[in-house]
Amino acid sequence: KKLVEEHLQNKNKEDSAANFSQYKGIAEGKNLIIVQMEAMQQFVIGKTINGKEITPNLNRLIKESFYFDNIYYQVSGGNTSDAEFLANNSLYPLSEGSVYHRYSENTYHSLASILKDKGYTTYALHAFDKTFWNREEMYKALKFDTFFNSEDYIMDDFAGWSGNALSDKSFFRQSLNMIDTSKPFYSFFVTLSNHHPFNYFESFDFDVGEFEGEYIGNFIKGANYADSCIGEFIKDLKSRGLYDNSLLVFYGDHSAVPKIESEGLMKFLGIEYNDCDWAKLQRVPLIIHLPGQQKGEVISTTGGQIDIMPTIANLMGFDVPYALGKDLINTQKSYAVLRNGSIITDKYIYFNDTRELYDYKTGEPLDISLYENEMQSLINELNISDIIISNDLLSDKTP
Ligand code: GP9
Repeated sequence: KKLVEEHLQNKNKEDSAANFSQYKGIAEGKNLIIVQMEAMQQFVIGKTINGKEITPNLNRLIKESFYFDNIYYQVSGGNTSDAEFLANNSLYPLSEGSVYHRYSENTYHSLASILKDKGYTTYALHAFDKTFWNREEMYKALKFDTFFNSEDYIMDDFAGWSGNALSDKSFFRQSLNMIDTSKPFYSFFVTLSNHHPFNYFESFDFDVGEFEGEYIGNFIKGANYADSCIGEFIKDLKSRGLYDNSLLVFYGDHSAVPKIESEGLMKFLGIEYNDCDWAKLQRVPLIIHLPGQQKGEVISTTGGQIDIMPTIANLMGFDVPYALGKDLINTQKSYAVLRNGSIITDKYIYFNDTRELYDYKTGEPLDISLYENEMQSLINELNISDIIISNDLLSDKTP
């Protein structure tokens, strides 16, 4: 407990000494709408195939938003649910198993708990079985007032995950009618259609040329479908007057292309496989649109899903004293610690399984002693997170 207190005190002291508060509170009092996008990896963003954009709607949104292009997923055994956990709590998931299953009785200083105290109504929306990933229980711990799940949706259209789940198109269309938008709300949407193995999308009418019928081609079609649903969702937000009245956050949850399918991905990207490039490919898009924002900005700080909550907190004007992540807009640090202990910074890539260190830009091997102290202290974040979670340390803190 002492270790945790010291760590948080030092971190908070450092953060306030840096005294950067660009955009602080710019979205205070606005609605918060987060969309966690199933299996949306960053390499499709801004990319075309046979002259057509794969994600035209996200690309358009990026032009009038902050786009964080160096964000790594940090999930572990809890996969999609780990991404939810990272974004809503700014804590790391567990090294083994899913925190949603193992610690759903803990107290969390979550986004929803903070916003509830500010009078917001909080919703989690995911059109699937409420027991999957133990969401029904965990969402209570995360202080979502309501969890709209498959029981609440009319199952009128199916897409993805071998065709047995409500389509994102229908999910978004129905969801906005379920939320009381007359008072401040936080809604956390978790999409589903673009779920591996993606072969459901094979018959979809999006030209992937030589990748037709291949894993990567099907994923590209799935990503294009998911993007088109997001396009309709944004249109709907605009027509309801919510687009300019909300802080919008979109991010990808985890990998779509496993290493076994790397050949297809390398062919698509026109590069040769190497471990450093593969590590860099494990990025997910993070897009944050401020209410009324018209001009886009690309922020290339290296970070992870753990940084989403502190970044939102700065924009909405509240503190997150128990967050382990950083505010991506104001921080001068540039790193992501992965749950397996590997680290990516703007200077190096460290693979924890082989204990090998490489220069980020050149891919040349580096002597580990160069960054050993820094790496130790970064990896320590995982221990701190584990101690907090396994001892339910936030239970005696007032959010
Ligand atoms: C299921 C969905 C998928 O509800 O979130 O989870 P995943 O299999 O991607 O972890």
